[in-house]
Amino acid sequence: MSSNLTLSREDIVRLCERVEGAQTRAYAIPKLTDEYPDMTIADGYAVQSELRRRFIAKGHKLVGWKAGLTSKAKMQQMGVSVPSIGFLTDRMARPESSAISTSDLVHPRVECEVAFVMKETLQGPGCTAADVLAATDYVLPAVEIIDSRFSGFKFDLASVIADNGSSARFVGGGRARYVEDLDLRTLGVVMEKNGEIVTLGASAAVLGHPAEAIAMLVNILAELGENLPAGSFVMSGGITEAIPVKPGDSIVARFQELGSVSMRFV
Ligand code: 0L1
Ligand code: MG
Repeated sequence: MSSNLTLSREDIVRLCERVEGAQTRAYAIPKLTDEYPDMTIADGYAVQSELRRRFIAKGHKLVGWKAGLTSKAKMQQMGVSVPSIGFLTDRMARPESSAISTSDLVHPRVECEVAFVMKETLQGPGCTAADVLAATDYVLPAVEIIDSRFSGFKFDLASVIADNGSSARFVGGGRARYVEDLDLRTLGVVMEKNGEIVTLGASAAVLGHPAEAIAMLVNILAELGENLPAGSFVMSGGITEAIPVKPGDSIVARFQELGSVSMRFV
């Protein structure tokens, strides 16, 4: 991936500081390609890796990764054609049933995802869905709160990757289950906002099977010179489109076989 870098080290640091400022102080910025129209996906990951390095240097703990833009619904919603990955830290985790502040977010949206917890380290390239299932300890239902830092949620793939795939918060909950006890392809999910059903779908929307998204993530990690360590919490991507939330909203995501995950926004 490094062979497609167009940004200098100086540019990478500059763009990382821009994204970090927008993330930590919750303000919208123009997409990065407005200033750097030739930015590549490799450039986006270089900015994201610098962001991860800085957060870890400040004491944030890397707890896992997320696959993003893994469904046709999401790709169409956001106008991109390839999935992406982003990192997750302990500072992004919120407990089930908690009140989640929106004052430190720009324009949050929620999506239902199947999360995997790994019992073995996975290393790409060549990682397959079967490898992922064999290395999985258990799965659980999760809600990701994404928050693109780009004005109007308008971006391209290079910009969104630099913004860590819009990662902001995540909530795991429900019931942990072993993968061999489930058909992970056909899990139904319904999302309710303030008691009304706002979206629904089935897990096959995620690249045909959520384990395919984790395999893709492991293979992208290999291109970044990383593996997926045992113990990682990994979100496989939104099953439906993302739903905007504001203070006062309550969300319940009901997953077939996996129970529900709820939260409210303040
Ligand atoms: O988790 C996701 O699928 C989000 C990826 C980034 C695109 C967005 O902000 O909607
Ligand atoms: Mg997501």
